[in-house]
Amino acid sequence: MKIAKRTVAVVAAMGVVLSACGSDDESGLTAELSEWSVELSSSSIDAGEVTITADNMGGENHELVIVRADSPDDLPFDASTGKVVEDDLAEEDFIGEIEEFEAGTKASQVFDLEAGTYILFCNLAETEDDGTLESHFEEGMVTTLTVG
Ligand SMILES: [Cu+2]
Repeated sequence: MKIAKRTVAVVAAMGVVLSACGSDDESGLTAELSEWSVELSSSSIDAGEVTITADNMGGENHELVIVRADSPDDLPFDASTGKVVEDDLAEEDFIGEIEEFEAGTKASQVFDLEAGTYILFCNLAETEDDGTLESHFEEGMVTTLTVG
């Protein structure tokens, strides 16, 4: 008995649609970090899921902390450490952070932002060789974002 074997090759053509823009609920924001500034690609953005890409253009490590507050003056800054005391923030106001990352690199994270005013800042501080405290926040690494 002879068995005829037939192989049928099925080529499934998969339609892959790539969207660079994402849906209406998603948007992106770039934050350029350097000594000493935080420059946003836009100072306002729609509420929803926001992908924030921090681009470290500087020569030192930086981070990006996101806190809901009307003004940088409202943040619990401790001059003796050169840092905003994150533990003193109301839990619902602390949105999150892109952890410290190296000069010349980028880091991205998605944040779910409701309408309101947010302060984005670098909360690193270090003691220089001459003993002076260098606070990235005090030096000017802080900016305001309006979410509507
Ligand atoms: Cu910094």
